Amino acid sequence: MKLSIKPTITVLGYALTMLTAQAETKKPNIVFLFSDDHALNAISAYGGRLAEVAPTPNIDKLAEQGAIFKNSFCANSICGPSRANILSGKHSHKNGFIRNAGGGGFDRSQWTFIKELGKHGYQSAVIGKWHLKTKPTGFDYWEILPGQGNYYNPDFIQMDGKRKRVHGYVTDITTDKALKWIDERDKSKPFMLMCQYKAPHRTFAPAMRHLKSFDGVKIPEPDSLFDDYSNRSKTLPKNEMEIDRHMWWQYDIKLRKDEMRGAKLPGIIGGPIEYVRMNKSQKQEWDAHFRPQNKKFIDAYKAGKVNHKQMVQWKYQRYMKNYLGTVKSVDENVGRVVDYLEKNGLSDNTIVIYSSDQGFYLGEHGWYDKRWMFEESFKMPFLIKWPGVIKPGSKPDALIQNIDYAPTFLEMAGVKAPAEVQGESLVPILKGEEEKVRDTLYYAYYELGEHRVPQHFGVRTQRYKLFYIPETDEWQMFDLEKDPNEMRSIYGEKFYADVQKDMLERYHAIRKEVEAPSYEKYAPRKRMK
Ligand code: SGN
Ligand code: CA
Repeated sequence: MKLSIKPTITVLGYALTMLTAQAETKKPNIVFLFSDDHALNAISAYGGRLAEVAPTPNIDKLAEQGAIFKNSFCANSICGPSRANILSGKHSHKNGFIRNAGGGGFDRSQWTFIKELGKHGYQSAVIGKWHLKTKPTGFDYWEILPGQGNYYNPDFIQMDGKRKRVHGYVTDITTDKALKWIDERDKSKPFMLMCQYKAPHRTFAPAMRHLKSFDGVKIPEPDSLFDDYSNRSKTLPKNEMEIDRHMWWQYDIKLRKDEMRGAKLPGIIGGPIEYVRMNKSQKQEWDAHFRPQNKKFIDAYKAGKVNHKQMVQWKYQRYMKNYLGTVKSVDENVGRVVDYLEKNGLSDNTIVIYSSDQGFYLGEHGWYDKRWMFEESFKMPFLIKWPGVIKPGSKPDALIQNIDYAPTFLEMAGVKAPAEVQGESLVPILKGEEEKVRDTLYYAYYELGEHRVPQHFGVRTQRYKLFYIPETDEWQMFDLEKDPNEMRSIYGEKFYADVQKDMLERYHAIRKEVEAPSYEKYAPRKRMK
C-alpha cells in the first residue's frame, strides 16, 4: 500500500507542475505571414473577380477557421512605411519612416512591439523581406533579403552581416527557414514569428512549377482597364504605372531582347533581373515556357495583327498570369506553415495571421503598382485564425489599419501598449465584444519619384473617402457605396455638400489628433508638372 501512495504523490506533483507550466505557456504563439503587394482581388476568400480563376485555398482556410476583414487598410501605401507602421503602431510621421526612397532607414532606437514582447517573455524572429534599410532590432533571430530581394536563388543577409545565396525559389526558402526556426526555438517560451514573403512583388517571377498554371485560362479584365482618368485629379494621367505605357517588356512582361528585335514595341524594355540569376537548367525551363508564346505574339505584332487595345490586353494577361503564379507559391507555403503547426501540436495555441504590406492594382484604372488611396492599393488583406477565441467564419466590418497590429499583438500576449501608440487593439473585435475601433481612418502618402503618384493625405469612413493633393491643390471625394470603383470625384457637388462638410471636419480633426506635420515639412523637392 505504501508503495502506491508515493507514486500518487509524484503524479499529483507532476500534474501540479504541468498546470503551472501550462499557465505560464498559455500565452499564445503568433505567426504573422506577410507578403508584399498582395491585392485583395487576388485572394479568393475576398470574392473578387479573380476568385474563380485563381483560388487561394490555404489562405481562405484561415478565414473559414477564423475571421476575414474586408475593411482593412494601410496608413501609407508603400513597402517600408507600411512595415514601419506595423512595428511601431504609429503613423509614418511619428515613426520617421515616411518613404522608401530619399529618406533614412528605420530608426532602430525607437519602441517597437517586438521589443515589448521580448520584455514579456516572448522570443521572436523575422525571416524574409524586411526593406527598412537598417538591421532588424529586438528580434532574437533574423535572416532577411537585401532590399527588395530576388525570386530566384536569393541572397539572405545573416545576423553577422554576411550574405548567403540559397539555390531555389524565394517563397519556399523563406518558409523552410521559418519552420527551421520554429523547430529549433527555445520551447519554454511563447513565440512571435514574422515570415515575410517577397512575392507577389514586381518583377512577378513565378516558381517553375507554376509557370503553366494559367495556360489556356482567360483572366477576367477589370471594368476600368481602359480608364480615361476623367472626372478625377488631373495628376492621374501623369502617373507612370500603366500596363499600357509603363510596364517594361523584358523586366515585367518576360519578352527577350532578341525576340523583340525589329518589332518596334512601344515603351520601356528593362533588364531581365531574375533570368540572369538562374542556372542553366532553370533558364531552359523558363525559356521553354515563355519563348513559344512570345514568338506567337511578336510574329502577330510584326504582321500588324495586334492593335493597341489587343496589345494592352495581351500585356494584362501576361502580367496577371505571372502575378497570380507567384501568389500560388505564397498560398502553398501558407498551407505548409499551417500543416507544420498542426503536425507539431502547436495549432491550438497559435494565432495565424495573413496580411500584405499594401494592396496592388491588377489592371484597375489601367494600372499596376500601388501608392494611391484608391481602394485596391489602400486595402490590405487581413485574415486571422485564433482557435477558441475567434468564431469561425467571422466577417467583421470594422475599419482597421496596420497601426493596429502592434497593440493587437501585445494584447494577445497580455501586454498593454504604451500611450504613444496610435493604433487600437483589435482583440475586442476578435472576441466579438466590440464592432468597431474607430469611425475615421487617416492616410498619408509622402513619396514622389518612381511611378509619379503625388503626395496626398486623406480620410475614409465606412462610406466616403476624401483626400487632398497639395501639389495641385485638389480635393477628391468618393461615394464608395454608389461608386465602388472610384471613377468620379464628387468633391464640390451640391448634392454632397453636407457630406463634404462632415468629411472636411473629420480630415482636419484627425490631422490634429494624430499630430500630422504641415504639407511643407516633407514636400517633394521636384514638382510634378
Ligand atoms: C521598386 C519597384 C517599384 C515599386 C517600388 C516600391 N521597381 O522600386 O515598381 O513601386 O519598388 O515597392 S523595381 O524595378 O525595383 O521592381 S515596395 O513594395 O517596395 O514599396
Ligand atoms: Ca509592397
